[in-house]
Amino acid sequence: PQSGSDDSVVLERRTQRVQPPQMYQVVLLNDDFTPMEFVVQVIQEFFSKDRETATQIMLKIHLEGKGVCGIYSRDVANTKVDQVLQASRQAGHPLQCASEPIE
Ligand code: NFA
Repeated sequence: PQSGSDDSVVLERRTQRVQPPQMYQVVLLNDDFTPMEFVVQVIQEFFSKDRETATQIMLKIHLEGKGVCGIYSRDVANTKVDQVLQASRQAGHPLQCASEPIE
């Protein structure tokens, strides 16, 4: 700790951060009810994909049960999950979305 000119104390980071921050993949899960078109629009809007890419991801989820829509830091990933779940419930769809640590 260092004494400032006033009564404040500054904690200095002495250890170097040698690892990059943990990253998280945001996945959408298949279900039998959410319309394909809604899933494509969600992937476009919240994960900044063009329509072609969004359609490919949607079909992968539909066929394989799950698909990665993007990779983000923890806070951004959690925000994406919240946004997708809110938009889906508001539209009356059961679409599920989750954040998973990678590596
Ligand atoms: N399986 C859904 C259907 O046939 C489409 C879907 C795709 C849902 C991807 C959720 C995720 N309408």
